[in-house]
Amino acid sequence: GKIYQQITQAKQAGEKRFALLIDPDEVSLAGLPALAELGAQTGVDFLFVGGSLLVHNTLSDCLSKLRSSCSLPIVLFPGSPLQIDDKADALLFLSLISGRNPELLIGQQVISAPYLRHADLEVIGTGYMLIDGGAPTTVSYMSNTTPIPADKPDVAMATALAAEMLGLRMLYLDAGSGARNSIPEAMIKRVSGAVSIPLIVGGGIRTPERAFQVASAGADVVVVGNAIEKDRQLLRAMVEAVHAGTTI
Ligand code: 1GP
Repeated sequence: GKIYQQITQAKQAGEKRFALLIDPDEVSLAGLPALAELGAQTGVDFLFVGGSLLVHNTLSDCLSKLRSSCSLPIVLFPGSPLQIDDKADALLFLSLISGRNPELLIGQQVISAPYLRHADLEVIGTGYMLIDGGAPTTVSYMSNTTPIPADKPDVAMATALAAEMLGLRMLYLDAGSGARNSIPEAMIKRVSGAVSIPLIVGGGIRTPERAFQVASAGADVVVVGNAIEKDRQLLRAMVEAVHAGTTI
């Protein structure tokens, strides 16, 4: 339980953590060592690796490259059971609790569980909540679910409460990769104020200012992917902004 422990200890100390999301489809394998080194230099806390649809089958190579280029913890953020690989350290065992698609609430987990039992991975049961980011994303299409409307913080709060009561250990509020709008602060505040399990927030965060606001609204781990794919120079400022965040 090393990674979960790191996250909960940081939360208890009121510290924020930054996760860099690496979508194996969107990065060149040759460029990964430099990205991993940059991540380590700039104070990235976790590498999240995965995607809701991987079309290039490079996950395994991607993990090997990252593993050999840095010692940052690698957490799988899998879009499907095909993305289980014990070259990573941990896996977010996601249940898509904002949706009503039984396959993603429990079906895929039943398929994965026997594999995970024998994998050398820390498995972290996580309630995954898709929030409307203003335009359809790959994840909303692939999951065949309706995201929670961004202006319904009470729906998100009640969903998060249910997840905590069901015994899930973390929550992930996601507007989807490349979302037009990131999650509104009002929703992050409502959710983080209602539960005591760690809260991960991502999707459409493009500026350090926004990353700071998301952290300060109550996210314990802030995830950024696209913005860094477009401009690696942003990484240091993003990480610093998240680390400077304090829940108000
Ligand atoms: C997507 O939360 C992540 O699942 C990160 O989104 O790529 O938009 O930063 P971005």
